Amino acid sequence: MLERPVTGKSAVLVHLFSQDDRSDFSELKELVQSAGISAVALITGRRRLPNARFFLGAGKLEELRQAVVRENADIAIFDHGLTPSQERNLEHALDRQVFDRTRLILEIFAQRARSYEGKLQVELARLKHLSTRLVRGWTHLERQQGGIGLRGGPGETQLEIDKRLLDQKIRHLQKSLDKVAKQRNQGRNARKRARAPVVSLVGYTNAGKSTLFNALTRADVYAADQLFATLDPTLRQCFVSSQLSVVLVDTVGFIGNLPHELIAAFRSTLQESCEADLLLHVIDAGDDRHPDMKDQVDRILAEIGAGHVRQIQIYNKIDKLEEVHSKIERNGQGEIDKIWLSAKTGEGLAFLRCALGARFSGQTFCEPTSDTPCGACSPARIPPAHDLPARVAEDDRTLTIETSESRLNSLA
Ligand SMILES: Nc1nc2c(ncn2[C@@H]2O[C@H](COP(=O)(O)OP(=O)(O)OP(=O)(O)O)[C@@H](O)[C@H]2O)c(=O)[nH]1
Ligand SMILES: [Mg+2]
Repeated sequence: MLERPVTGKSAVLVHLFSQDDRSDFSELKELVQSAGISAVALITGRRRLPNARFFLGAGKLEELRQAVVRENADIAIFDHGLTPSQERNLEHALDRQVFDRTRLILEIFAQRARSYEGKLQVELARLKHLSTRLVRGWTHLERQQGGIGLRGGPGETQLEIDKRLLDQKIRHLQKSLDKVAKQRNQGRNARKRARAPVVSLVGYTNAGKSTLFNALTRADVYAADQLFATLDPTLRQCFVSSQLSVVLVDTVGFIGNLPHELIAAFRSTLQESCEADLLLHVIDAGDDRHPDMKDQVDRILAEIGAGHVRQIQIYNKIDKLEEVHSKIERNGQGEIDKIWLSAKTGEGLAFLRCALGARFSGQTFCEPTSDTPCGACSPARIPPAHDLPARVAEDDRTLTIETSESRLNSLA
């Protein structure tokens, strides 16, 4: 990584809102916390149009400058996109590092990336973001012990060297990623041949996708009350009923104004959602912001080419709501399109199992009135854990399927 980690640093946060803007800065605070940065002050205000040079007007800029000095903060973090020149002007005026929203999200992604592919994707996004910010007299690289390092030929300025090396690195990363994407494609094709329906969990970050994944697969995927807990996709075989198993995919969560660099870099991972047979769009029903979050997710799905994939909306966390019990809702054609449940307590999971059964194995939906599923979907009829293919995991090169000997023989 080119930059030093920001964990442990302190920041003054800036959130300005215009009339039609989200007037809520709680998400910014969650993002900052997820990056391991401590927020020491918050500057808010209303502004119709951003100032071209500093984003802020003169009065707000002075307020920010004073807060940064008073709190001895390391960074100023804006909950907005900043142009490279605004970022540069602000860094000069404040004599501190300045992050915009994209940069902050990139930072969190960099901290979470575990797999080879995830690390490549984040690094590519970071370098692309950085390359738009390489200008004469001010570069991120310059502030790091004289840039990327190597000396250029005669007459080549440090800026030209940085640009050239950055371009080289971007091309190299892109090549490595293309290779990994090919392997991921092969994995998908193998699954297609195996004819297991693929069900992908999508949704806003922190909606409860990994918790639902664990509840359905009895897996132990990292779920936590922080944004972007999951970055790398995990695939597991999941027995929905005694007759049906699907491949369930847990993947990265979305967020409003997801940086373009990230969507582009994560295209191959996100492809898992585009090629699913069904999306379970997990929504945090306990969060007042959920209608807006749902729209943001739908927008990103359309952008990555997954707008056409059938969806069931999962209104999760009903245990946080008073007087709301698990239920299903149908659309005008009589198809199940919403399920209210709690991944944490398990209430309503039976509805989901039955709905998947109805969707993929043609069994009639049994309309469980309580939390008792129909006979076919009853957990008692689902093969016990030791008889399940315990894991369908995929790393950079291999698709690993663990299964029992008897099941293997039955496939042969
Ligand atoms: N009360 C309640 N909390 C839940 C429920 N489902 C998930 N949570 C909590 O919500 C938080 C986020 O859960 P995750 O499963 O990590 O969410 P995610 O959608 O995978 O999040 P990212 O990986 O960050 O995109 C955790 O603290 C969970 O314990 C639920 O049904 N009820
Ligand atoms: Mg997760």
